[in-house]
Amino acid sequence: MDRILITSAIPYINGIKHLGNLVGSQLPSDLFARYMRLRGHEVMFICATDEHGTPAEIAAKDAGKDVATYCQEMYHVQKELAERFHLSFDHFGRSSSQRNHALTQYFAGRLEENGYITEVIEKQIYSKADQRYLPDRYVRGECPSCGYANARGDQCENCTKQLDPTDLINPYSAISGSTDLEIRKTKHLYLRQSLFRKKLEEWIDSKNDWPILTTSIAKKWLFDDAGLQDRGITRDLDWGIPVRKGTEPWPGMEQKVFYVWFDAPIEYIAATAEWADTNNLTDEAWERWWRTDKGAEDVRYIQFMGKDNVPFHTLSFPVTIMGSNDPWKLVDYIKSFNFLNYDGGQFSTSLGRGIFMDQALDILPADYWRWWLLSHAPEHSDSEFTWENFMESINNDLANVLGNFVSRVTQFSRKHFGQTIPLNHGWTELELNTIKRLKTNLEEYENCLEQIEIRKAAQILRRIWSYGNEYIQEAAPWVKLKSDQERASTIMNFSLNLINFYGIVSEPYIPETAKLMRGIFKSSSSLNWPHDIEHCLKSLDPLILVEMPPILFKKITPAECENWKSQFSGQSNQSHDT
Ligand code: B3M
Ligand code: ZN
Repeated sequence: MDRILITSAIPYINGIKHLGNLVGSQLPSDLFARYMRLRGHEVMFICATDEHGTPAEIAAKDAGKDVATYCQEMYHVQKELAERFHLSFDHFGRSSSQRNHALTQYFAGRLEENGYITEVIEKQIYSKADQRYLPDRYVRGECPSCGYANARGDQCENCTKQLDPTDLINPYSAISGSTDLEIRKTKHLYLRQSLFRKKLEEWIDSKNDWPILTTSIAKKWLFDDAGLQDRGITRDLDWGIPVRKGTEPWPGMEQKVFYVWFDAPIEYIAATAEWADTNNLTDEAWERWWRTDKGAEDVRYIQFMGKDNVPFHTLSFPVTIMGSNDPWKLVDYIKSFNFLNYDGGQFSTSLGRGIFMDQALDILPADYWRWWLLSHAPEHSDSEFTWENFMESINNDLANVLGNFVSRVTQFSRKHFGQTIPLNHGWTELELNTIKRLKTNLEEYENCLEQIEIRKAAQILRRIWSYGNEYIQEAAPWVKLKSDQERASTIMNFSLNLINFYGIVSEPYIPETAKLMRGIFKSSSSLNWPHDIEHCLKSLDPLILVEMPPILFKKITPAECENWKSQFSGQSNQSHDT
């Protein structure tokens, strides 16, 4: 039994996430966590909400709430949606937790003690009316390039030119509208990442099994001119983790908080501590996952994230860990993802374009989405959601291949053999051949999941399902029924055992349906990985009742497809405008 630590990138608190966000980290990490648990490993699976930074402040302001209240509410919304998608986190934490405050301040203190922090004077815009420094995007004014009147300080939304807030003509505060702004000097802490270039390079070079997507991004940032610069880790905001040196005040930093990207990855550790607290466990319980001096030396740590998060996880966060000179666990493997596009364009939170997690569940159960998203995960290139493709996958893979097999078998068995499982009177060549094919494919499936090749594994799983249909087609119990009752009984016994087998191996992809499949056999079914397929396909107790399952998947009609297409096109779908 191995010990496996899995973290998903932690979603920003500023609104409900769309399916592109979901498939970029939370969903694939759940697949992997479920698989590893099924294989009998000890798993710690962690996620949280990312609650600090300007986006949180802006979202709260737009919602007319103070930030703390907004985060509290949105945390519960996100947590509930995660549960409804069957994301099996051991803990879903909050980056605003006390644990994260303490750990973030602790890390900053260690980095300072070890000489990895410097102070830098920056120029920033101060609004007297608002009595605060304004982050770039809180400053608006006329774009010097295209003349657009409402350009944002970081970028003009009209001509996309990247801006510095001091470039704007007639700048004003986006908070109060005040034009009474001045440039002030303010001191910030910088993490001396540049000192770690060599060490990071060696570390990344030693990871020759990492996905190319991960290492190529890491290396680009490592070697580009703008790459491994020292980086500001503090901000002039009210909301966030106050800058302290461990438990001590940090002179001159009293009004400042840590930059969101400094504290967010530390929340992986803090959330594990929150897990221990929630379960009334001592610190040893979480430290054995994170401290190599306290048992974590044999932990395998795997991170999941979208490609835009890779630089922070291959450079900044490792610098935080390395620079602490403490025996914290470094990541062993980073699985990163490209982007999922939506119907010829991008998902857009601000335009309400695409499907958001709550809306998805309003129209179909989680397993439909899980299956489509995982079997089309943007692993090796960007991928695209279209309603036609979605309808086709659901109707073919789930309804025709899997659902149809299950309903055919259970109905036939019930009709001709009553309520219990028909007896097995001995396998023939046909069963043995089917088992042989299943065995080869199961091995391939295991290898792909082990290597986190999610699309490939989905294809194999689909093939494994299709063998059920091929088997029953060839065995033709409806013919045997007249000539050879015992043979028909064996066929049904084998087919029902196949359903049970599917109920186990499909669990990581479609947990709810897998449970329904196993539920057909109530207590006779157990969620043990079929290491020995022969044994698994004989494991159902013949005295057990066959419970008729509901229809597992209903087909999507072209009319529904058309409706949804216009519903989610972004014209009238403004409820997620944050
Ligand atoms: N919240 C970005 C994102 O949600 C950021 C990830 C943090 S991971 C420590 O994509
Ligand atoms: Zn412009």
